[in-house]
Order: sequence, then C-alpha cells, then structure tokens
Amino acid sequence: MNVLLMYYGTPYDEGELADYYTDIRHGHAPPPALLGELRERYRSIGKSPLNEITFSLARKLEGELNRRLPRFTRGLATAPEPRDPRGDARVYVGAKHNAPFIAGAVRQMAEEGVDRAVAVVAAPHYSLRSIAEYRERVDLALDELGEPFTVRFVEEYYVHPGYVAAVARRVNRALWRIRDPERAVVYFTAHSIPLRSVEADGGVYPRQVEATAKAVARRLGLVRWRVAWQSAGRTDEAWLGPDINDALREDARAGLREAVVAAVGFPADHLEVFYDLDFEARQTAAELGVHLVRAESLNDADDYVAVLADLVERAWFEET
Ligand code: FEC
Repeated sequence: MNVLLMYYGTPYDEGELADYYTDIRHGHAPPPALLGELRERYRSIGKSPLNEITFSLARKLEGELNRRLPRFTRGLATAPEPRDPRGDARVYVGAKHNAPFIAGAVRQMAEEGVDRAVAVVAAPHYSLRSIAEYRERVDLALDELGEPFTVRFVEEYYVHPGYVAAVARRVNRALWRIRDPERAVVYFTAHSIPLRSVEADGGVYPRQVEATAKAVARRLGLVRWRVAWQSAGRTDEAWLGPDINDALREDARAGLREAVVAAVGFPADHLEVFYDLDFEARQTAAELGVHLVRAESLNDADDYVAVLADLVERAWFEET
C-alpha cells in the first residue's frame, strides 16, 4: 500500500522565504515590501511547525496503516509478503511550495517501484486553489516520468464522521474555557480564496466549509455559530468573506462577549493559525472586549491519523 501525503509546505529558514513566496505567487517574485511583511509575520511567530507536524503525521499514518493491513489480507488465499521490515504500507510526503516537493516524492515513488498509490492532502475541503492544484502537480510529475504508476486521489473529506467528531471534540474542549458557553459564538474558519476562483467551480469550496461547520454544530447542539474566512491575500481583487476580524466586529456590535474559533480549513498549526488567529484575531477580539479561545488543531493526533487511514483504505481497496 503506497500513499502520497501532501501539504502546503513551509520554509525551513528565512533564506528559503523568497523562493517559497515566489512559488506561491506562481513564479512571480514578490515585491520587496510584501516579502518584508511576510518575513515579519514569520519572525513574530518564531517558526511555523508545519513541516515537523506533517512528517510526524506521515510516520503515524504509516504505522496505523501497517497495523490495519492484516485485517484486510486475513481472508486472502495468499497474503502479500511485506516487502520491507517496516511493513507493507509506505507513506511518502510531498509539499506544494517547498521541499520536499510533490514532484520529488513522485519521482522517489517511481524509483522505488511503486505501481499504484493513494494521494491525499492534509486539507479537508476541495477548491480550485488548493486540492485541484495538488492534483495538477501530481499529474504533471507522473506525466513527465511517463506515467510510472496510477494514483487514486482523495479529493475531500469535509464531512467524514471521524473528522467531524475530531473537530467537535476540540470545539467542545474550547467551550469549557468559555465562561458563558450559551452566549458564545463559535466561528469556523478556513483560508479565504479569491471570489473569482469560488465562482469558477460553482461555489464548491464555501459549501463544503459550511457543511463541516453545520455537521460539527449539529453534533454539539450549537445554536450560535457561523463560518468566517481568514488569511485573504493582499491583492486588489475580491476575496471570500466575511473576514474573521470583520465578523468579530459585527458580532461585538450585537453584544458578543465570548468566542471560540475553530480553523476547520487547516488540520495543522502553522503561520496562518498562529499569526492570523492567535495574534491578529485575538488582538481584534481584545480591542472589542471579546474573550476569544481557539480550538486546538488536529495536528498529528490519533483521531486525525485514523481519519486519513480510513480514507486511504477506502481508496486503496475500492473496486475500480
Ligand atoms: O506555516 C506556513 O508557513 C504555511 C502556512 C500556509 C498554509 C496555507 C494554506 C492554504 N492557502 C490557501 C490559499 C492561498 C491563496 C493564496 C495564498 C497565499 C499564501 C501566502 C502564505 C500562505 N498562503 Fe495559503 N497557506 C499558507 C501560507 N494561500 C505565506 C503568501 C502571503 C499571503 O498572501 O499571506 C494567494 C496566492 C495565490 O494566488 O495562490 C489563494 C488555501 C489553503 C488551505 C489548503 C492547503 O493547505 O493547501 C486554500 C497551510
């Protein structure tokens, strides 16, 4: 069983920041002012833990799949021989904007004789600016290598019961830290994308984020909840809103005093969680006199590992 686990990627040090940002901007180098601003954001959080979290997630996913594999091969007349002492499941990691790049992971898989694989992204919602771009990179890499193996691509898991339960558990824990949970608003956030991209695929992305939020809210019996967007780019075009800071301002005017924020668009902690939520949104909330608590991220926790393992198993064993 071969898995390509993909994620956004983050620079390992400041020296890689310009190349990383250029890659995010589709090959266009950022103007010095924008680069400087991004550098300051990274400096203020110390370091994004995204690489370490994802590598740990991959190791745990590999372990979980190897634990589960015998369950599936038990009934077979000839069980496949594990081809290496670590077990039969192998998880390769590929990042979109920084090493280890997706193309390199695909090349390594081909060199190691992979004949088929499941590809999954550490992002639960489909959009043209996220999952579609990961898929393009995988397809391009396979094409350049002459299609050495086939891939089943997991495109979304925004209402997977395990994922919804995992998020709900963390929102519930955050609510314990609220003085008056009945009156608090729970905000479910995801990365904003340009409205142009939202419209290009008929609004799939906001619908999926809304569906995650609704599923978690229903599970917890939440009455006061809404979706808000974060981390919109610094461009002139219109981005998906309302921005979390605007939503807080609007609700504060209507009497909001306590809030929980769950970044459902991002399984892991990273720059956009630590800076845009823990620093910026928290500062906005403080200015408004709102007590804001952020629900913990899933990171490499066992309940998220189990969700990814389910998705991989389903894709790997499903009939063609
Ligand atoms: O910790 C880290 O260093 C990396 C954090 C990080 C994650 C992430 C995830 C998503 N993004 C998505 C969409 C866009 C669009 C643009 C864009 C730009 C940036 C910039 C940084 C950045 N993103 Fe990101 N994103 C992360 C970081 N993102 C840094 C550049 C500076 C800035 O604008 O803030 C605009 C560029 C473009 O035109 O493409 C759009 C989406 C996700 C969630 C799915 C995923 O993880 O792939 C959607 C993590």
